[in-house]
Amino acid sequence: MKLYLIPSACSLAAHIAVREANLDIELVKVDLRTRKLPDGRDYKNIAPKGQVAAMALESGDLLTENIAILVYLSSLAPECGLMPSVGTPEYFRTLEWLAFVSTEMHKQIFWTNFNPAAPQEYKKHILSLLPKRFDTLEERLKGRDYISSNCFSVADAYLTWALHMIELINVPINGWPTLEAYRTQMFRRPSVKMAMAFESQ
Ligand SMILES: N[C@@H](CCC(=O)N[C@@H](CS)C(=O)NCC(=O)O)C(=O)O
Repeated sequence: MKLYLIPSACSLAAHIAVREANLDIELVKVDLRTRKLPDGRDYKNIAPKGQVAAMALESGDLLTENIAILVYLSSLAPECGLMPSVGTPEYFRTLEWLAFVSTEMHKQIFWTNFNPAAPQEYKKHILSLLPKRFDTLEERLKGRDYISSNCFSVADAYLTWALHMIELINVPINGWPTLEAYRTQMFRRPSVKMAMAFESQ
């Protein structure tokens, strides 16, 4: 199996999950500028959507969309608790936070911020939504180590990537001390450190 990633892109969430569960999956870097693979092939020929993350499965099928990939990866290592058991309250809570990161942060805020076609005024508006997102996260994380259950889940992996983006775009979060402490804790995890180190090479 292969996981296609672009360094520091949202595929980092799946990469963290791979390392967290110690899965035997080949990591393939896609060049952000040329959209080529290390062997010179065009990524579009492998993933017609042209986006990461994408996974080449044993069956030969390609799986795309972060949430689907994260849930798939968790199914390969059920003992890890990356996704709580189906039907439990923690399972639905994990889906809830995956959706929050995906729709309220990733696609709404980061995607717009990095989209050269988005007007500056609109980008300003989009970034002004961040404090509200931080308030929501701060409130949820009070008294908790993880965002959705009592152990590290794929929602933490996705949120850790989002907090990495926040750092990259230089938005301070020191006004949200619980969120900042959570980010520090997540960045200290061996899986996160290894994934970030690999992607920055
Ligand atoms: N709907 C997809 C979106 C994935 C996505 O936005 N990927 C970005 C990186 S964070 C990407 O590949 N951007 C390159 C492009 O759109 O050309 C998902 O949720 O997985």
